[in-house]
Amino acid sequence: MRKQALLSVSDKSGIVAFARELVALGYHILSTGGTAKLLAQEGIEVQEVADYTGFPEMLDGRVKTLNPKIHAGILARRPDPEHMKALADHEIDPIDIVVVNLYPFEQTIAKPDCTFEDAIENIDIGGPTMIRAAAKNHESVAVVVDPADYELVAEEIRAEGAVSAKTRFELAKKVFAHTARYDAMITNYLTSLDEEQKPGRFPAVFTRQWEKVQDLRYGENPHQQAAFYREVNVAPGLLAGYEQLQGKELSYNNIADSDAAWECARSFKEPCCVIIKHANPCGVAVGADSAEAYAKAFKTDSKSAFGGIIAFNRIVTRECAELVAHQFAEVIIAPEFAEGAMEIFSQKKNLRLLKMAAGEAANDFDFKRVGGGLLVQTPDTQLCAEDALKCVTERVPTESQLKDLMFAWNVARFVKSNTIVYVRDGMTLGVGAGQMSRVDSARIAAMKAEEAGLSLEGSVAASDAFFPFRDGLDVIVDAGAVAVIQPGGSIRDQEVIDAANERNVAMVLTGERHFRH
Ligand code: 93A
Repeated sequence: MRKQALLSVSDKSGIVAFARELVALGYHILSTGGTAKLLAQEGIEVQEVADYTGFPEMLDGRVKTLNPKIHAGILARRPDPEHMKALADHEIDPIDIVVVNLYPFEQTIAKPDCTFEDAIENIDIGGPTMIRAAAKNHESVAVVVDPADYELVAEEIRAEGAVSAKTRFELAKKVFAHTARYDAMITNYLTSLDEEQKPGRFPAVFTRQWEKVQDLRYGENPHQQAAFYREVNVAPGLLAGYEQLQGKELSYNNIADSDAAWECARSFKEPCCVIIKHANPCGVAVGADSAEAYAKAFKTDSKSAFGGIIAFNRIVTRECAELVAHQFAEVIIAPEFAEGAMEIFSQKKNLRLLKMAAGEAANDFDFKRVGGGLLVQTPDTQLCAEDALKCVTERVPTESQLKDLMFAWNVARFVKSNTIVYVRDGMTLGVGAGQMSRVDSARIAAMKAEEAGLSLEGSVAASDAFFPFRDGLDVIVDAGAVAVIQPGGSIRDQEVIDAANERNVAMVLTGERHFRH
């Protein structure tokens, strides 16, 4: 019996070479309109599905392969005698390889001018039906949905005469992940439409797909089980695209803290270093290069930096690595490590080094589990521009204070609320994080600065949300700060502004708040 392959692809990359290979390996090729035409043009012997089934493509191509001759050919168990006899009775040849990729629904709806009709026409029906059938029958059929797998399949046939059972099973799993994702995209799109059939941001039924990167030894605590997943097709720049250059396996908390560190570091334009402990920055600084930024960031709270996660937005040089090597760190993250730096770090076998791909991309959504549900929001990527600040006091900040205020404001976005951050000369002097009272955060940050031997005289301070009373501001001014940045918007704003004037400090309002929980 002749071996048969069915080729029907929207993404035609690599298909000509693969088809040529299959013909050379003795396969009879069945193919749909567009694919058949391309193969024929390239001089490859191919039979149109319509010619094989005796049934024309119809309804603008909506019905091409939906025919028992195709589906029985795919689904027949081999060599089950009854199945084989049924095929023979109906003059159906078994199909051994199915090569299909689907109508580009995702790319279609991503186009800004995509109409509802475009989207609907790009819902593939025949393709998923074929690949699901082939995947179900993976014991007898190999199914290829990803052009990246053409070479592997060809190689196995060349070497063994057939695709191995292991590969057929792997390919089948890929199919169901593929169709599940495809249907999820359709669901998200359709259930987000408004009355005018325009897609919105939040679908009524939200379905996403995540693929496992690795199992983790445990979760936040050793009695919790955990694994790390990444979204299919991670954009460059996001943590899930990391490359680990050396060190122990990452833990659950390592990954969470690395994400916080990297997001904060890459949000700065100047060379920046961020040291994170328990999801909060305990030192952030900018400098002429990574080494200077690190030296400054470390000074903020060298005690807490022990066992920290350190991120850089620039290359880690040998000089920088020499400085970092003096402290115990869990993870170091950077877009690049110089050879000299790698040499130094290689002496610390357990130290994890993560190399990140540069990129501007942000997650489209943030998720937070609640009992039986999911909170979904767009991520906090907004940052008030310097010229949008509103000065509300008699005293106005100097140029350098303004620069520090902007630095402090950006750092505050990455600190758990309530947040107070003291800053001078592009470095944090004290970070108050995660307190239930803003006044306590202001006190703790000042206390930590004092402990670190850092003077707050002439510093600036950021508050992630407005001051409900003047007491928080008073603590900040008592500590030595002379300029404050905060969102404003409290019903007692005037009381707070009057206090700032009374105490002769500058205050600027951002009009935006940065709670982080
Ligand atoms: O419109 S369909 O849902 N109806 C079908 O019967 C069918 N069979 C294959 N779409 C169908 N296909 C899809 O056509 C394949 O999944 C593939 O994406 C595309 C290939 O068409 P062509 O070879 O004409 O370019």
